[in-house]
Amino acid sequence: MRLSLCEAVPYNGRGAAGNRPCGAIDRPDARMPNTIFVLNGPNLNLLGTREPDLYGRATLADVEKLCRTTAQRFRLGMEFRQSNHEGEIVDWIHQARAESTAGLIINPAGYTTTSVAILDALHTIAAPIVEVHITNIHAREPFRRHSYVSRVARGVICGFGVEGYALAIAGVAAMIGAKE
Ligand code: CA2
Repeated sequence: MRLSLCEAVPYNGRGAAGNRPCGAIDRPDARMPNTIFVLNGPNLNLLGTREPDLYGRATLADVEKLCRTTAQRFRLGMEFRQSNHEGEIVDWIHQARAESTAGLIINPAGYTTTSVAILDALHTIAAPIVEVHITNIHAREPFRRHSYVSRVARGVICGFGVEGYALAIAGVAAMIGAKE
C-alpha cells in the first residue's frame, strides 16, 4: 500500500513551517495532536482559599473551567491535574508523551526551583511546553527566580494571575497552528 506524506509522517505538534503534513491547520484531522495537558504542582489545590493578595480569589476549579473554555475555543481537549507529589507529576508527564498531546502547560509551583526529576521528564516531551506562574516570580524572593523547567519551556508566562493559563493555551494553539 502506498502511503501519502500525511499517513507516513505523524504531525509532531511543533508546527514547524514547511514540515506540516496534510494541511493540518486548515483541516482538523483525527490524527492531529488534540490534547493539552495542564499540570499543577504542590499547594495549588489551596488556590483561592489563602493568600488572596498574592494569588487572587479564583479557586483551582475556576482555573480548570477557564482552561477548558479556552481549549474548546481552539477545538482542543484538555487534561487538567494537580498534585502535591513530585513522582505523580513525573508519571503524568510520561503520559503526555502520547502522540495525541498537542502541548503541555505546567505550573510547577514549589518544584520549579528544585526538581531535576521534572526537568528530566519534560526533556522527553516532543510537544511544546509552556511554564506558567500566577505571580511575577522575578519580583519576589530571589530564590524563586531560578527555574529548572524554563530550560525546556518554549514559553514562560508569569505575573498575569490565573489569566496566564488562558494565555498559555492560546500560546500553545498558536505554536501548533490551531485556529479559533
Ligand atoms: O506564582 C506561581 O504560580 C507560583 O508557581 C506559586 C508557587 C510558588 O512556590 C512559586 O514560586 C510561584 C506556590 C503555590 C502555592 O499556592 C498557594 C495558593 C494559595 C494559597 C497558598 C498557596
